Formats: sequence, structure tokens, C-alpha cells
Amino acid sequence: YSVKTVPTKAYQDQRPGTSGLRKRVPVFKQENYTENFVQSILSSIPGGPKGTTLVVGGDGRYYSEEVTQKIIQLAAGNGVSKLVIARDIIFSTPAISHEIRARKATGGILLTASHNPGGPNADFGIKYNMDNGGPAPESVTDAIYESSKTITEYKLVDLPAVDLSKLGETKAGPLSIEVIDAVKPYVAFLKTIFDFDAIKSYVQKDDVSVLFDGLSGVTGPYARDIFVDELGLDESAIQNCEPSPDFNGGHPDPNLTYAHSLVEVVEKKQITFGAASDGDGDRNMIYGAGAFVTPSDSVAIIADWAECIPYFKEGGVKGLARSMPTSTALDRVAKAKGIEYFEVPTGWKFFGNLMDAGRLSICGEESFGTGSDHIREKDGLWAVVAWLNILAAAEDKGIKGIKGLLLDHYSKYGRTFFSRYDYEEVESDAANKVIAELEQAFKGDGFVGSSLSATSSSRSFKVAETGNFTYTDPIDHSVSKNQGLYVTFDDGSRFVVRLSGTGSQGATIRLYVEKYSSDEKEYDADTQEGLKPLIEVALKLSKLVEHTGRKEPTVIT
Ligand code: VG1
Ligand code: CO
Repeated sequence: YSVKTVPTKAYQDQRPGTSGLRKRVPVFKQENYTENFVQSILSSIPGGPKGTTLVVGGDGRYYSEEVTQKIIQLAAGNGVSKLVIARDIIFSTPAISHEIRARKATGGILLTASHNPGGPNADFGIKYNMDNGGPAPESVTDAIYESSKTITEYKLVDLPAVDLSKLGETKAGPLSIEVIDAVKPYVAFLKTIFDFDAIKSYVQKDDVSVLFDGLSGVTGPYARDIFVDELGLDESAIQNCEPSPDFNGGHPDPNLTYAHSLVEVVEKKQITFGAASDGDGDRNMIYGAGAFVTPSDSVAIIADWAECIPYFKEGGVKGLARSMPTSTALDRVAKAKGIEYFEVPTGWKFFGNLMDAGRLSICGEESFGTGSDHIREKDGLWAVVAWLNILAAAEDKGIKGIKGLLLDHYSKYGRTFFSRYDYEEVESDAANKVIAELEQAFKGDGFVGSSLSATSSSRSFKVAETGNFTYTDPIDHSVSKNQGLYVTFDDGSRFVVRLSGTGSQGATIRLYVEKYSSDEKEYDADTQEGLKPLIEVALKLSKLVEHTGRKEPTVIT
């Protein structure tokens, strides 16, 4: 074999976002676009690509096969020793994180745009993870971006396509390739974390029914293994569990809007425990008949009940953390238990250092991401099984079902109302104006201490604090600025505005609102009703409707 050096022209738009590079498929199909980015990743591996072992896989979305074959050729050209690839490239993000750690691999290349739709005109994505199994930190993603802007050539070995449907080891030129079953080791790992016996007897009860929806993403085969093979449930306990390159035309995002296939059946059949995961398997939604769990409550409840999960019973809970826009429900659990807790910027990469330092066990984001230090990604199926483990333990204490667990939690800690409004594909200029409007307001003399009033309800809120969130990593002391504008009011409620870093086109504005109540009469109240005055205040201050022309958000979660 011989290594070929191919001249190329750099693109200027390959900056990795919150979670890798995400663009429309036709963008990735431009001449050398994918090759440039993969070469930039390989060149940016700390210590270089020579002699490394990399894990490769993804959610199996449209264009994955072609990109994997390119990665094989580029890896060979760059002196990589070995690629560990999932059969048919079906490899959930959390399972990749686990595989990197279990094998002590150098890192991994993840082919996914997560919850974004897939298909010839939808999204593709590429992300690099480090040897701890977690997303590359900003120092590495910055290096990748810098390389992509100046790249003049890439290296490959011309190789025939490798058959990725067959398990086992092969050679591709100088490169070893191992095609693995990516499901079994991950499910075996979950079995060491949770009390599967307790879960099995719980889900087999006559008054308990389960429905998991894979949304035609990568979790299907994993869910079949867990729910049907391990827990002995009927096939009807899982749906949309065949991975599809375009997610069957759907939007594989587990929330009340996009996971309507789950919501409908749960309500119709009055399923007691429903759950869904996103395209690449790192997100989760917990939803039983008449009982929706907000992700912010979910992580707080898992933290509160951690001791019933063998992994935490044995290892202890070292610390808790949430992303900044996530509600403060988790903080109250941490305080009550006297456990250290952290507030980090949006994106799972910020949890990794704390976990590696042994200071963080359980964490979550409002965006349907929940997880722990068993790996270094958020983990949809982990959260789903954690909930089943907790429901089984709660039942032993006379607390019944999701609703029972929620009310029990509110009675102990009070209730945090939380909602997020997304305005998708807004023009970048308009989005920037909204940000500028708020920054301007924050600078105003006497803004802190002033009252903002909502006309619809005669409520008013006194501004206690404003800012643009800056995070200093407690472990490596790196500083991340401009992570989101926030206004906190003197009654503890707040709103946050930030721009998404995962979109592939235009800008997405996210508005997060939160309100706390320890008034028992409110525990059953409707979230949107309760948050209305706050939302009104946020929209007024940012002039969002004026600047963007959007009267309603695209999605409310
Ligand atoms: C969004 C979420 C963030 C999450 C990220 C990746 O980022 O807000 O909490 O970590 O997606 O999730 P942004 O920058 O668009 O707000 V996943 O499941 O798409 O990898
Ligand atoms: Co995802």
C-alpha cells in the first residue's frame, strides 16, 4: 500500500458547536469537506494519530456508511493502528463512550447529529471524543477548527470498501479493523449498575405497563435487549425500534412535541411507564399516563433516590451538577444531603473534568439529558432504567408510579416550574439583536433593583442579579465566557436566554424560565399557566417578537 497526499482547499465553516460539527448532508458532500474535517480531527488528537486505537460508530443516519469508509482510508493514511467499528455503524453515543473507556482506546469518532432529523437534505454530524470517553474539550475542538481553516492537504490510503455488516477482525492495508457487536457489552454494563432483579419483578406486576419508543433511532436494538430479552416484557413494550437512516421521516427528539408517537399510545392505553430516546441514544424522556417528568426534576429525583441503585450504593454519590439553564431543583437535593454541587455551561463536555477528578456522580441538563460518571456522555437508556429501579424501590415504600414519586418529591423539596421556548431558524441578525437588547438593558443604571411587570397578571418581578454566565473549570481552570444571559429575581425565579450551538442553519434562540413554589396548592398546577407572567416579562425586555417577527416559539418543552 502507499500513502497518498491529496491537495485540498480549506473551508471556513467547520467550527464544532455544542456537540460536534453539524451541517446539512449536501454541505458534507461538498468536495473534500468531510475529508478535511476528519483530517483535522486526526491532526488534533493530542499526541498525534500514529499508533492510536479509535472507536467509530453513530446513529446510522443517512451518509454514515460513506463517511465511515472515508474515515477508514484517512485513518490508514495517518498511521492509526486500529479502528473498532460497530456492526452496520449502529452504536449509541453512550455505548461508544463506554467502549472507549473499556478498551482504553485513544478516542472515538461519532457520526451523529443527535436529535436533528436525518436524510439526504437533513443533518449529518461528526464529533470527536477523548480517551476518557467524553466529548473533546474546547482546547481540542478549537485546534480542530484552526486546522480546518488552514488545511492544504490530507493523507489517505486507497482501499476497497470494508464490509461493515460482518463481525470480526480484518486488515485494511496497514490498519486493523474490528467490527463489533456494539449492543451486548453496553447492556452487560448496565446490568452491573442497576438492580435488574428488582426492576424485573416491578415491570412484571399486573398494574404496571411499559412502553419504550426508539423514535427509529439507534436505541432500538439496545431497547429490545433490555426490555424484551432481559426484563421479559412482550414485544409490544417497545415501538419504533428499527433504526432508520432518516428516522422514518421523523424528528428523533424525545420531548412532548416530537415524541408524539409515544405520548399518543401512552395516553390511549394508559401506560404507567413510558419513555423515549433520541437519534443517538443520549437523551431521554420519562412520561407515564398523565405524568410528564421535566428533565430538571428527573435528575433531582434520581439524585434523591440514588441509594437504591447498586452502583451508587457501593460507590457513593460524590457530587451533583447541572447545566446553567437547568432548573435549581437539583441544588435543593444537594443542599439537603450535604453533597457538593456545580453549575456548568450547556453541553456535556463540561461535566467530564469533574467526573475524572472524582467530584461528580450524577448530572443533567434541561434538554432531556441525564447521566452519571459510569461513562462520559449523557445516557438515555441509563436514565430510563434508573427510573424503573427507583419506581421499584419507591413502590416498596408505598409510593406509587411516576405521579406518586413527583408529588412525594415536591412535598419534600417544593416544586420548580420550568419551561424552555425555542425559536428555530431565526435570522442570525435578528437573534443577535435580541442578545444585544438584553445586554443593553443589563447595563442600564438602576436595572438591578428595578421591577418588571407583566400586564396579563399584574405580577411584577424585582431584578436581583443579571449577567452573562462565565464558567471557570474547577479542575483545569479553563474559562468559558458568554455562556448565556440571565436575569434572577428576588423571589428566586429567573430567565435565561442563549443561542443554540447545535443548529445547522440560521440561529436558534432558547429562552428558559423557572419559578419555585413551596405552596402545596400549586404542586398540581399547569406549568405553562404558572410561568406566563415570567415569559411575558422576558419577551418584553428582549423585544424578541419585534426583532424576530416570531409571535410563537417553534417548540415549547
Ligand atoms: C443542545 C442542548 C444541550 C445539549 C446539546 C447536545 O445544545 O441545549 O443541553 O447538550 O444540545 O445534545 P444547544 O447549544 O443547541 O442549546 V445532543 O443529544 O444533540 O448531542
Ligand atoms: Co443526542
